Amino acid sequence: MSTNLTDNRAMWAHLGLDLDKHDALLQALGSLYQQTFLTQTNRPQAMSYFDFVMSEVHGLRIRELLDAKAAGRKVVGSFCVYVPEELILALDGVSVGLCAGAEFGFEAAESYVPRTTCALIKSFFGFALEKVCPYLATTDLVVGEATCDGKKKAYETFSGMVKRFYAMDMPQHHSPEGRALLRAEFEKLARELEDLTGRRLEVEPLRAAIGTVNAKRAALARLAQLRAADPPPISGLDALLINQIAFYDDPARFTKAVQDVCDELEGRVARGEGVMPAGTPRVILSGCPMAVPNWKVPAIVEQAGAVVVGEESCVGERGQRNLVEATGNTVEELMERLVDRYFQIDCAIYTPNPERREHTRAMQRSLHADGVIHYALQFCTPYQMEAFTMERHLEAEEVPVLRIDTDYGAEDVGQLRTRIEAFVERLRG
Ligand code: BJ8
Repeated sequence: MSTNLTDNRAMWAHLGLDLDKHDALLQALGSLYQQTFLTQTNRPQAMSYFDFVMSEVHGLRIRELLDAKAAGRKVVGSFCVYVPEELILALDGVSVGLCAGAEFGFEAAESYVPRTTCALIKSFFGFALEKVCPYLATTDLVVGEATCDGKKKAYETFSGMVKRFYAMDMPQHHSPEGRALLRAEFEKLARELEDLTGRRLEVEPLRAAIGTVNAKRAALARLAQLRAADPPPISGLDALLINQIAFYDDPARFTKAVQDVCDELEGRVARGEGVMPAGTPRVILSGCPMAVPNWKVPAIVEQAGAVVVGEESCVGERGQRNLVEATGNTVEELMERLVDRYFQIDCAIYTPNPERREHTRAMQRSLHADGVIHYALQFCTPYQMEAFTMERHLEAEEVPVLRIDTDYGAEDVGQLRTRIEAFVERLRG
């Protein structure tokens, strides 16, 4: 994948990676990327930036992180969209997403967590144990959140595998008490980040960080809206890739690249051009986050002749919806505005959680989707449970739903393909 292998190998060795296993991972990632993305036709030209980012995801970007560290900045990794990037940026840190989407090192992972653990958790254990993640290796701090039972218990062990770990508590109810807890946790996280960076949280850097992250989310929202067009101007796979890269890339550069894609898509929409023909069956994917390189389900959906027009997911709309109002003259006021935004995230760890069903229905309407595929990872109790209420709610409104429980492996691809093709046929009817 790299254009500068000799130097990169020295860098990876310096980071303590297992070079043979890392080679195997990059090779698998490279050929999967080739098959999944580069065989698509009629892609927007501006996707070349994202192809480049992926080709250098363990190369140039890691070098940038090391340069930032050499300049005194701290790298903070996290696994969840409840960890506010704004606080990290305001203290001159660099934020990186650490969720992994590959079935790698699962055997090693299963000596620390039960076999009946979701693939996302096994994957981050596997990457750490097999020493193949340069992002994890560059982190000065990893923030883990008490969301689902799987993550919060897994962190008890995982915390010993990283340089420095901080555990953030999380509310489980959208109540005033829940909001107060999130507010208190953001305060505590700010103190931890201050301790890490040796800086104090100040109004102007916080306001600037809010502006940077708002601009990124606004660009992603613009992209999301353009997907309402028929014919669809971009494939679901490419849109998902952009949302995945949002967790790794430099935010300002990423925002500009997303705006470039949107400019091109606007032209396509104005000319009535699409990446697939008008009338292609349109699907929303709703459920668990899909981290790189988890492209299995959207690839099958699009190979079956449908287009994914939106992701009701943390790697997608749920993670990026709503901006932070940058109104306020004190750190406390700006912290309140941050909590206003983050407390609206409707993760399935909340109970009850009708907001997620309503949001999915609203997305289905505004993006003119013909149906919803609910995607849950096996052993993910929160999303597997919500799949049933989601299905009942949408089917009562005559929105077709397909419920899928899967993992990161390829064993069920044939069976998934059969079910998804049948669902797409239903949408055509
Ligand atoms: S805000 S969705 S990023 S917690 S798949 S580990 S839920 S058992 S990832 Fe998430 Fe934050 Fe919620 Fe979003 Fe647990 Fe389920 Fe595994 Fe999951």
